[in-house]
Amino acid sequence: MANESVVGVIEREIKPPVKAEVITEVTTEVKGEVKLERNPEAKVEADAANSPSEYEEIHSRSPLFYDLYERKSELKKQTHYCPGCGHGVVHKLIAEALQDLGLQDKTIFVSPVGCSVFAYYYFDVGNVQVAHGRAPAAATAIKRSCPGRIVISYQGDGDLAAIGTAEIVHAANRGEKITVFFVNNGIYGMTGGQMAPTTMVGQKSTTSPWGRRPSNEGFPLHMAELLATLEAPVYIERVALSDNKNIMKARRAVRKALEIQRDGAGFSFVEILSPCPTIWGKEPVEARRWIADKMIPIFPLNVFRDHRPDALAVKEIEPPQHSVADVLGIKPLGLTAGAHDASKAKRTHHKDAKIKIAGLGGQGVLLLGQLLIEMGMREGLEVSWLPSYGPEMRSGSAHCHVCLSRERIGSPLVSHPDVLVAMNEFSLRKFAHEVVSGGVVLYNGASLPADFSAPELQVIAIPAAEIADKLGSTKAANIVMMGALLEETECLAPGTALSVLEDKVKKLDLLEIDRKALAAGRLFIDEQAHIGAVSQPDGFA
Ligand SMILES: Cc1ncc(C[n+]2csc(CCOP(=O)(O)OP(=O)(O)O)c2C)c(N)n1
Ligand code: SF4
Repeated sequence: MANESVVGVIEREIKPPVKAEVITEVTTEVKGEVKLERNPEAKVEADAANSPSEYEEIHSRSPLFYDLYERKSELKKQTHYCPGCGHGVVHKLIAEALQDLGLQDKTIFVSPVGCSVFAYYYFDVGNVQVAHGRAPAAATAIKRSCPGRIVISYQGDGDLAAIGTAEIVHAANRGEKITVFFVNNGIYGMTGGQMAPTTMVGQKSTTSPWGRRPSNEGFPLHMAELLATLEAPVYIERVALSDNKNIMKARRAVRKALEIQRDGAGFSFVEILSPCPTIWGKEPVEARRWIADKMIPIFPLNVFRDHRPDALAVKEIEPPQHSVADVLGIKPLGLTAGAHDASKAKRTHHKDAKIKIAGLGGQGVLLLGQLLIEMGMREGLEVSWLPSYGPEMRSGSAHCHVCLSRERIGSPLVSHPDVLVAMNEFSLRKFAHEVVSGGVVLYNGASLPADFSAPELQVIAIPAAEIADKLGSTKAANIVMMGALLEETECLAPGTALSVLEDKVKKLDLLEIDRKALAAGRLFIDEQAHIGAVSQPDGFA
């Protein structure tokens, strides 16, 4: 890393065999002035036979970091941070703590918007990058859905104390069992030095060129103190990267915060006063001194909260837990009423499916997706449905993403569907190229457009609108397509489709049409589509 700190046990960073001077740094503070010097007393003898130089000094980096930082085209071994930036030091402290605590494989790191936006290029852990200020909200969602994970919200002062003030206050107030590392450099680093909520009175920035004036911009926010007024947080500490002594304290605070999360104790928060030499216009060493001289008096270092949850013991009423099927009043197939073990539900589908359904508003595109996920739920599958449509709704284009899966679904977004149901030509042309090679395209049309070709796909033209029209309602074209989809892919059981239709369609005459439409779609695939090659402009051979 470009900004390697010498934090940690330097001795192990001297490569034997060499005649090595063990460099232990001694920090002396004389009237606030910080001096770093080598300890001349600490020496070891080693075999210098293989070494060209007297000693070799290597600052090792934590194995928790990736070997190469892919973002850098040439400089793959250094970070994007400026020399002397505190982010590199904080990264190292976090990486070493995760490594030592054995938490690497459990960790999900939520990086913010700010100079540390690219943290995911460095940490070899689970990574998510989120919108400005939203890291505590995203971390909440991740932690609640994956309670066994270590979830880190890493944020700068602009991110946490300006645009994200609400998120951090409420996450702390709820006592989310996450860890927040708050890197306070008193400025917006990434965008060139605008005033941050933590900019000190009198401190100049591009948006406070005469210095921050309380009458105009208010006083700096003290986030650690502010959060310490809340009842829920378990651990809140402010530390500083001003000198090695304080960096060692920061190291301990980082560990402690992670241990608290590891033990499931509650919300932990470490504010780190950190140098931004570039924007402050100072040399790295001078910038560290500036933290000691100027920042610490305004942001005193302290443990503001350190208590475990038993101090908060409040008797809470546990709300009753019901399964999704129960809440929705549906009975998974193959289960007796009242039994909720969806994993034992009788599954008839052959494989998981990612489906995109596209067409015009009014063609039942979104409804078809909803019917499919309802069926999936009844078959005990994990499901998701993500609609996308313009403001005009009816007659505007609309599509939805449907996932049917035996595993938990990571994202409801379907970028590369196994199956595309294209209800019109526009959708066919727009989305067919997204379908995975060997995937299926079901097109609502008597034949494919003459110039359309997708030899790597199985494209089937189904005159669904005409079939539905003959059955009594063109609107049932989507159900014809559903029948075709079930028959072609066997992703869900037709019997499930019938029971869903019976529950959802209240008008008996419409239900009758839908039943026939479902059967007609299946029949079309059985009797006509599978006679020969289907990726021809005439729909099927
Ligand atoms: C919604 C939104 N608003 C504003 C921005 C511009 N922006 C990018 S980073 C940033 C501030 C970052 O400052 P800080 O959180 O202190 O992090 P640092 O860069 O100092 O580490 C801002 C305002 C943005 N990217 N998105
Ligand atoms: S601008 Fe400041 S915070 Fe951003 S990378 Fe450079 S030194 Fe670090």
